[in-house]
Amino acid sequence: MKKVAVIMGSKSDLPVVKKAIAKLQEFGVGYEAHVMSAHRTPDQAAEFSKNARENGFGVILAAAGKAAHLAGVLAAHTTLPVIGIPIKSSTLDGLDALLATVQMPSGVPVATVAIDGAENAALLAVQILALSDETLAQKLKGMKTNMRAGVADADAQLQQELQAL
Ligand code: RP5
Repeated sequence: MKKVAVIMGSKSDLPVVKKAIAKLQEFGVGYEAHVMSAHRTPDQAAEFSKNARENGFGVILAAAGKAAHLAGVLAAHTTLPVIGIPIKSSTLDGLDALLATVQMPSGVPVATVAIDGAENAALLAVQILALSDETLAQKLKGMKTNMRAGVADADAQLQQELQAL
């Protein structure tokens, strides 16, 4: 199975990025996590992205805050799908990172999740890998079933509580 690259612009992004790592672990997907910056280590980021496909990666997750150019720069150097995670790490509450990540020019897409949406970024990566992996696809199906059961339980509980009012 292909691995997922989890790249963060700063170690300070890790508390959010941990949620993506936990999801990948839950699904048994191999990953590598690195700190690389579009601004502080631009050559290293470009080099990583250029070699990512031949190094066994299938998807790249890129988490960055503020003027978040990391996902875009990685996407510029690869044909792998890149998923951007805008991090809320500034006085602008992550809106800066969201816009910087999502507003890519035609020809260089970055699939952008919500501000701090690390868990969904990992799930999207799993869904991409599941296109060619039936075991992963079945695990995703199981997750949906569990979610449905969780909502049904919550609704049943709500009905009970309403009757007691
Ligand atoms: C971005 O700037 C990083 O992704 C991080 O979210 C933010 C702040 O980085 P540090 O100054 O904490 O290293 O590049």
